[in-house]
Amino acid sequence: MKNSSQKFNKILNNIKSVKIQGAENVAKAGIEALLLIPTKSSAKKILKVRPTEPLLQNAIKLLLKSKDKKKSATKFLKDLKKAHDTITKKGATLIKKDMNVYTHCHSSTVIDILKYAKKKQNKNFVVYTTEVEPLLQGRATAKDLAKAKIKVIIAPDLAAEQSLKKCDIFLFGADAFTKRKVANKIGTSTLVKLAKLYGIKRYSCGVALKFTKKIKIEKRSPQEVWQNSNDKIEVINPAFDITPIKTLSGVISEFGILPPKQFTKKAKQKLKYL
Ligand code: RUB
Repeated sequence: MKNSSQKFNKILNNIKSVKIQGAENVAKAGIEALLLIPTKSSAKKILKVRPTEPLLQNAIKLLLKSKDKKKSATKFLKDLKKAHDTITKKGATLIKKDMNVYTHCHSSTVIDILKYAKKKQNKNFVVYTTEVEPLLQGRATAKDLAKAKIKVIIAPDLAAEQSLKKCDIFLFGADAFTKRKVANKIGTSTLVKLAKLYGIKRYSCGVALKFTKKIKIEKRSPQEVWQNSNDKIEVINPAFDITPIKTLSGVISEFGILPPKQFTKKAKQKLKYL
C-alpha cells in the first residue's frame, strides 16, 4: 500500500503529464491530492501544475478555508456533478438530427453532451474533429465518441477549416472564463473566428466555477512538440489561447444556454459566494 506522499506525487505527475486532463478531471484529481496531504504547501504544489485552471483553484481555495475538508470536498463534487449533468441535458437540445458537429480537443463536458444526444435522445449526427497536436487529445475524443457509437471523422490539425465549414455547430469546452474571455485548448480562438466567418454557431460549454478574475496561460514543455530538437531552434508550446467571449453565440453552463454577457454576470455573482 502506497503512503499518502507517494499517492500525492503520483496524482501530480499524472496531471503534469496530461494523463489526467480536462478542467473537471484536473479539479477532481487536485481535490483528491489535497485530501491526502491537506496543507497549504501541498495546495501550492497542486495549483502550480496547471495554472490555467480556475475550477481547480476555486476548489482548493474552498477546501483550504474549510474545517471539515472531506465534507466540503464531497459537497463540491456533488454540486459539480449536478452542474455538469444540467449542461449535458441543456447542451443536447442544440444537437439536431443529421447535424454535423465540430469539436476541439478533449472536453468531458462536450463529450457528455454528445453522448446524451445519441444515447438518451436517439439522435444521429456526425462529429468532426482534428488530432490536436502536440498530445493528440483529439484522438482521445474520437475514441470516446466511437465507443459511444457516434460517427466521428478526424483530420490532421491543418485540415480543420475544411471540416469546420461542413458543420452546423461548434461546441468546445472551457478551462477558464472571465468577464470578457474564455480560455481553452490552443487553436480554439482561430476555430471560433473561422466558425463566425462561415456563419456557424459557436458555444463554449463549462461550469460557472471556471470563472476567474484573471487568466494565466500555461506554457508547456517544448519537448511535447519536438523531443530532440536542434538547440538552435526555439520550440514553443502554448497550451491554451484566449477567445473574446462576445464572439460566441452563447455559453452552455448550469444556468442554461445564455448569451455570453448574461452568463458572465451570473457566474461572477456565483463566485462571490465562494
Ligand atoms: C483540455 C481542454 C478542454 C477543457 C475543458 O485541455 O482544453 O476543452 O479543459 O474540459 P488539456 P472539461 O487536455 O490540456 O487539459 O470539459 O473536461 O472540463
